[in-house]
Amino acid sequence: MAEKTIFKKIIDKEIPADIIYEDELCLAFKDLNPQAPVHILVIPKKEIRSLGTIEAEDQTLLGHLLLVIRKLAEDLKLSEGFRTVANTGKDGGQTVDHLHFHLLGQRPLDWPPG
Ligand code: D5M
Repeated sequence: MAEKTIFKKIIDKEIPADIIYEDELCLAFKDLNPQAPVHILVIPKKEIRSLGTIEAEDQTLLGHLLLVIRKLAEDLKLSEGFRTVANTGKDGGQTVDHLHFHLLGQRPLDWPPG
């Protein structure tokens, strides 16, 4: 069996996280190293490595994650806008091999990324 990722350990409640939303399909918690006043990670409970490995069967789950992001943005009153990022693979800057969407907001964000 492959070693559990840090996010799988959070899903399994083996390590703590500041969880702000949970349902049967996903979990949202505060990023340990926030890059904006609001920096949340939204992850599926299903072990999916990245956007580079999603399958057609994940379509409903992925739509659900985006709807959760929209709901969180509303709950967190990000009415001026927000950014959603999914770093994928080495060049994408992915450091945890469990699919996650960053939700960043409550400050103006620069573009393009580095
Ligand atoms: O982003 C991975 C993100 O995961 C990065 O912003 C730090 C965050 N992280 C890592 N460990 C934890 C724990 N234990 N709790 C909360 N947040 C965490 P990536 O897109 O892979 O670079």
